[in-house]
Amino acid sequence: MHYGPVPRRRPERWTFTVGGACEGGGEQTFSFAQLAGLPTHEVVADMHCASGWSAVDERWSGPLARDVVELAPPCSDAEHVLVFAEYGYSATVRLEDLMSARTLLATHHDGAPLDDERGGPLRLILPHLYTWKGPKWLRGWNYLTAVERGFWEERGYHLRGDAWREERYSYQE
Ligand SMILES: Nc1nc2c(c(=O)[nH]1)N[C@H]1C(S)=C(S)[C@@H](COP(=O)(O)O)O[C@H]1N2
Ligand SMILES: [Mo]
Repeated sequence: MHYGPVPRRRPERWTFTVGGACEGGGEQTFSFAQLAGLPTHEVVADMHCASGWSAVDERWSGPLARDVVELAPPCSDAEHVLVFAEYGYSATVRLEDLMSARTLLATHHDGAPLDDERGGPLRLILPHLYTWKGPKWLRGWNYLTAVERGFWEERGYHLRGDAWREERYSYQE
């Protein structure tokens, strides 16, 4: 379930860019092969859509987002990131949540490469946040020193979006 069309999967032309308030000032771009070559982790997680449905025990694998943060670190005063995907989809995520030991840049679902519908070649998985924070067809993130609202955060949804605290709407912030 997503907004807009499904992009065609082309991992060989995929780029992933970390920009915004980077330490040292410069943005860094990675190829899909570079990211897929990082150590892989597996996470079994439930998905919680803010509209009410959940899916249990989804099995994802790929590199940890925190390993990419280490390769392309933020300035010390960055507290959020704006993660972005194809077709202008984006989400605001706290840097602390991106650094969680369970936050993945998923390349695989149930042992098979992510298909187009599920967000291939790369999707962000943040198990403790609502699923709108996990863009499919992920293309990168920008470190933020002042909060910027993403696609749903701009439309009345919560900045943090912790599913266990039911942080759905911006009036709860
Ligand atoms: N790029 C992109 N990613 C997205 C969305 C979207 O509209 N565009 N929707 C989000 C929302 S609201 C949900 S609930 C999940 C749905 O994931 P699924 O299609 O794997 O069930 O994708 C999330 N990732
Ligand atoms: Mo959703």
